Amino acid sequence: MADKSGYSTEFGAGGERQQIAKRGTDVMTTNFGVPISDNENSLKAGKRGPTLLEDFVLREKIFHFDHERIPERIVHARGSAAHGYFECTDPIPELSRASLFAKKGKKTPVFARFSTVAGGAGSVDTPRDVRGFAVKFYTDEGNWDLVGNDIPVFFIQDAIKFPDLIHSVKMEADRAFPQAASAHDTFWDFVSLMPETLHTLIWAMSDRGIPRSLRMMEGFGVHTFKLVNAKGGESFVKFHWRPKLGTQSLVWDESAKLQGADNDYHRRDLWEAIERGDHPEWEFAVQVFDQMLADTLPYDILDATKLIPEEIVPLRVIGRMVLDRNPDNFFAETEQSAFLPSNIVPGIDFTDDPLLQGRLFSYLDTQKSRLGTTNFHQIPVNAPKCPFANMQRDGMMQTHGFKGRANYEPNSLDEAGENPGPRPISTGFATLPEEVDGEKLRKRAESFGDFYSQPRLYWNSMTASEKAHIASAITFELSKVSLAHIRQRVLSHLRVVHEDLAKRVAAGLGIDLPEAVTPFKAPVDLGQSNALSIQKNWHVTLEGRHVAILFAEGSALAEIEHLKQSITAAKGRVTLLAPKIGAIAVKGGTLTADAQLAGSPSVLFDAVALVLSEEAGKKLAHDSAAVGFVADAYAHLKAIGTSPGAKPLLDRAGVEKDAGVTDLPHLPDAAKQRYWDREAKLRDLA
Ligand code: HDD
Repeated sequence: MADKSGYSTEFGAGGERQQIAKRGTDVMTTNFGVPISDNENSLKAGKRGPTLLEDFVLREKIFHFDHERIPERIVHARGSAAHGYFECTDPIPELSRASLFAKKGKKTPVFARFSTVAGGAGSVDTPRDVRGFAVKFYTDEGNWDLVGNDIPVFFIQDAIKFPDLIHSVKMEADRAFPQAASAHDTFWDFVSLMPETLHTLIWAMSDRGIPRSLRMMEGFGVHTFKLVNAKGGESFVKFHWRPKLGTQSLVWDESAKLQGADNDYHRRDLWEAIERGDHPEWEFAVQVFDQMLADTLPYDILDATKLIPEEIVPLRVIGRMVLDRNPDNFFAETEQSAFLPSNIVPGIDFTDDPLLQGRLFSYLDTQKSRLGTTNFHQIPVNAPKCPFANMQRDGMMQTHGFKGRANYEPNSLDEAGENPGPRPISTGFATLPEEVDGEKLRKRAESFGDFYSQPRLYWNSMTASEKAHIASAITFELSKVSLAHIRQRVLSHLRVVHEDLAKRVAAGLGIDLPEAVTPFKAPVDLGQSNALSIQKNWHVTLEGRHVAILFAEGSALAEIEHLKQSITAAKGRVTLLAPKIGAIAVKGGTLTADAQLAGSPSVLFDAVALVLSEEAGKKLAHDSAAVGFVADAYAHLKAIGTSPGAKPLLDRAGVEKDAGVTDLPHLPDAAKQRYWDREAKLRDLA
């Protein structure tokens, strides 16, 4: 028997037993329960003498420490996660018999993990990358893991290319750099030889690749799955998560500077939001369609490099996810969580998407090497919250003590009065019967052969500013590619995606445009889909946005307080910054800053306010931290609210008046936006 602290109480008798039971977690012991008297000194022969091998306390401590690490995930190594719930808001029993979609208001516990793909576990949060969006639903008919990304399509069509894709994007094999970056030879070499990557590539090169916050990302199941109702009726489905705060992104220079200012920018943001009670929330929506609709599309619904525009199949919101609890222990929960696309429940089923099919093997397989045992499902974060039972037995780290002899099925032990153990049930998960006929071959369907129409659709759906960001990002990445023939090959593909994009990248690099490739399948015009643009769908709100108020000696306390109050009333967040962290004499009293200016560059905030006396404005105009603070806020297209005293600082930082540079009373409104139009004044847009 174990008490609450996990300490065994099951030995000894009488007083001895009671004494042990009283011992809580405040007494330090060895792993086998022996109380430790000294945690400072190892056992030695004489005070200055050699350490003795006999010291079991030292040996156990060092032994355990030496083995604390487990292999990080081969991809998506850096991630952050939280607990919460899924709530069904619009039941769909006519489409799916999955229990979590059965009743309005039904809540299902979830664990969600967000990640970058390429970087190691200790890398940074804001590189340009795809983000993982993995959700484990602990349903009452077993765990369903929807292991998706923040981008609705994937780089490759067939799982057999996954190791090549990942080898190419991770740090290069001989030199072990660059870390967490796709801007290098091997990645662009691979993608330029595999034009099926172009669609996901253009998404990753767009503002989607540098999200503002994990709470401000969309999520996608990517593949086409099936929904199956109680009568066996099936439909195709694509799963979507839509953030309540709207989708928001950083600008590139800001994301690069954030890597220095706060490596943990996204992790901290998620953690602190949950601790504050600002529980991150997403709508859960389905795009449901049938074979007839699939047949009308000029691409294959089994091809994970394609999306179905919302304008063709609208989204139906059927639930919401709220994350309301941080993990107690990062290793136990976030690191040991194992997401498996093969974790599926009755009412949902796979399709023949060849990328999905390969994933069904890979994720189960990888957990054995990461977590070391086939019993990883017994780790609390991975275990279902409903009962589970079968005839699988033993193995490393087995924690269940199975009773009785029934470890095989069928058995007739019940006839002898013994427990026969679990048996299959007819209403359990059943794969829908499907006729399959075909030659055994290694081939790809021709319907997978158009690599250019959807990247073109994406390009055509962007605003002018979003297009400039894509062209600049590709220019930047290719400028880091040292092999000229790779740059040329990328451009020859971009010409087929869109001539304008190719021209802008070539001009940005200062090289001539090569011949366009001849595509395997000529692209078709898919028009545009406004739903794909972040800027066209911007949520004009202060909710989730963070404003810095910079003050100094002589600032007006009343102005600061009023501003703070109006921002927080609109659900924004405020941090007070000053050149010094100690109490500062301001007009109307004294005020203590939350953080020091030099340690809090403006990249950490969505908007800034400068509440400065004339004297402080003049003084700060000669302070590089203050000038950089304002210049960056301006260059990163943020709202800047100013008191008249801030003028010398604004002038020194090169700030020109525009819609985003306002007086203090207008800042709470101005801070709801970024000022994309300003960008053309600041740099030569690609
Ligand atoms: Fe994967 C992890 C998402 C294709 C093999 N993948 C992993 C995670 C996410 C995704 C979010 C992190 C899960 C977590 O937080 O623990 N992967 C995707 C998506 C894909 C995709 C959306 C395409 C639609 N992945 C993919 C393929 C393969 C893998 C084609 C292999 C054939 N992925 C893995 C893996 C990982 C993984 C090696 C590493 C750690 C893990 O599985 O548990 O098995």
